[in-house]
Amino acid sequence: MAAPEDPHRRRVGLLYDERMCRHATPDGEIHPENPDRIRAIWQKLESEGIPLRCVVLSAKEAEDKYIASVHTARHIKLIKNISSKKFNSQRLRIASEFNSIYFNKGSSEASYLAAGSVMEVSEKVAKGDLDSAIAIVRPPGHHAESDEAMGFCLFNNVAIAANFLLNERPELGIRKILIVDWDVHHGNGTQNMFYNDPRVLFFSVHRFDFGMFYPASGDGSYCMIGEGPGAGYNINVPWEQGQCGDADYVAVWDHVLLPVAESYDPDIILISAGFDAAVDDPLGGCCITPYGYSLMLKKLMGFAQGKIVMALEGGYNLKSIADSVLACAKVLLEEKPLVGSIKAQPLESTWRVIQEVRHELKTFWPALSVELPQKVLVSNWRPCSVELNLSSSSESIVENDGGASVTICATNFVEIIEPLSKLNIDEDNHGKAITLDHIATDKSPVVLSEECPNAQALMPDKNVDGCTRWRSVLSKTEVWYGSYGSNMWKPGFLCYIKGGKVEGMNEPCPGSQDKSSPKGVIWKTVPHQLFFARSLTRTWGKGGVAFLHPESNKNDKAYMCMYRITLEQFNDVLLQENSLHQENGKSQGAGAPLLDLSDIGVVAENKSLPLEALKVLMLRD
Ligand code: X5A
Ligand code: ZN
Repeated sequence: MAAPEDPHRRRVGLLYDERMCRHATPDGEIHPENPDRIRAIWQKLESEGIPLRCVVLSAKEAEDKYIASVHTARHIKLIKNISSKKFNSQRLRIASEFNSIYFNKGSSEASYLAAGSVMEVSEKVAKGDLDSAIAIVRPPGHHAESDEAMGFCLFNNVAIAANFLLNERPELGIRKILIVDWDVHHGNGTQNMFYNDPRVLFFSVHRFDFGMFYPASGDGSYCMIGEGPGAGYNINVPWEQGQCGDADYVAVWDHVLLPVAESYDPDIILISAGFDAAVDDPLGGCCITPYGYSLMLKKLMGFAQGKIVMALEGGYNLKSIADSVLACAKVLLEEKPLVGSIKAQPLESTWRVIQEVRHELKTFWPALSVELPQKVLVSNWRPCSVELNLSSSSESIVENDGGASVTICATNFVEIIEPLSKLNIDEDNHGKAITLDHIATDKSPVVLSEECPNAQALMPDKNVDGCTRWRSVLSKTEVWYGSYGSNMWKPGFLCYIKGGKVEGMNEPCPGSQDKSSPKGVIWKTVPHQLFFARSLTRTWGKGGVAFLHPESNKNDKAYMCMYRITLEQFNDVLLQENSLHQENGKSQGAGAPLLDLSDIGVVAENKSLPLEALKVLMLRD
């Protein structure tokens, strides 16, 4: 049945091709990136009659010469041949040499189709044959590097299409392309391909978790702004944690993406449309609703004369991705005003991230240089919720079950913006304050700043049986605990103080014996890089310690979240981070502290361990 011709109707391309389902795990192993993803999306759209209202297209294979604009000849050769018979015996091994990749007999064809499909619809939208389009493709593309398959991605579909428009179809007048990557993961491949190219403005919003979230490199940091002529044309919005949803994304749209898009004035927008930040996605841990996606898309339709191409990337909950794509299709078809509402405020960390990104890019995009109204910053955020297991036990071991479950709130924003001048932290590492950094198995180190002038006099006896004495002594000394990685996420860190667990922890933490809240929280950029000794050090024993890197450039900076806690609490944190509290069924915390005042004294005197010692530790790892 042909749709009735209506000159006001928007022409929306919809591309789906069953052949892209032939890429699957070689022996039918369960995998999140599986053929049912695109089938589920297509079925949903069909059940809602969407294809009838769209221009339905089938896939076309990309030609090697176009793929070659972003991938090396070697990589193209690999993907071209990987599904042929002569690779049958090597396919598994070759896949295992890549990060998160599988291959089967259908992989090669599906990869060429996915890339070719995004090219095809992009060309049609650029030409004006279509107003916009959705390419329901797989394998996804945004992690694929020029010479490397990665993260379920074989060819970088969106990058190939962007280069095709810019280099091969100049007559279509596409000079500036905005790529919006809203997949929950950072689009490392796309970023690298256009890093010094101002013709492509790459914008990615993704979970970063301080470098702990896949692909777990520094590439997704907001510091990565592009290079050379591309400086200012790469924008990363790195979430500090999961739980981000509609309100967080809309805040980023309103305060980062849209002002920039307005002044960049793209000729077309390509969306790396992963739906793994959707609510209930098994990998993403975020919670965008279909309504949220429809808003994000709607807000982009005001640019580039509405020329928008959506290319599927990730998204692993079949129902969530189908519902989300449906909502987007309806927006492109402009069927009716959006209905829905945003159910929450942005997270506190969202405002921090937005301000960091704006600060980093304001010299390139003047619209970002105006201060955000204080009203927004101070009142417009929601706290994180954390499960706590409260127990009356005074032991540092607490039963894992049976504790009451309550919700606590992150401390208020004013605490975080407390003036630095009040703090006793010495930027240049001279004078009294010392900085030492501890790292646990989860790469979350520590900064201490010594506060006790009488360390020797108060030194506790490590060998005293029982814990009362060292606890009471160390409870009188406060330190700044400088966290990295997952401990920068306050709700997670608070579990080590209050007990309980957050997403990502295998079991609840007992908490510190002294459960009083940190007396301060501050975010601070400190000079120098940190050196991480991973498991064990001579001075501090198990748990490991990281120090300011003795070879680091003075201009290097490390950004961290510091908590003011007592040295007693600090020791309890150390024990929990390193899972020592469970060994022998008895808390080791009852014995001796891992780090006491004499240890701090050593660091205070030496500023850090001698370089030789650090090198030995590095080798040992
Ligand atoms: C396209 C995409 C995710 C890879 C995760 C690997 N890739 N652990 O979402
Ligand atoms: Zn993803």
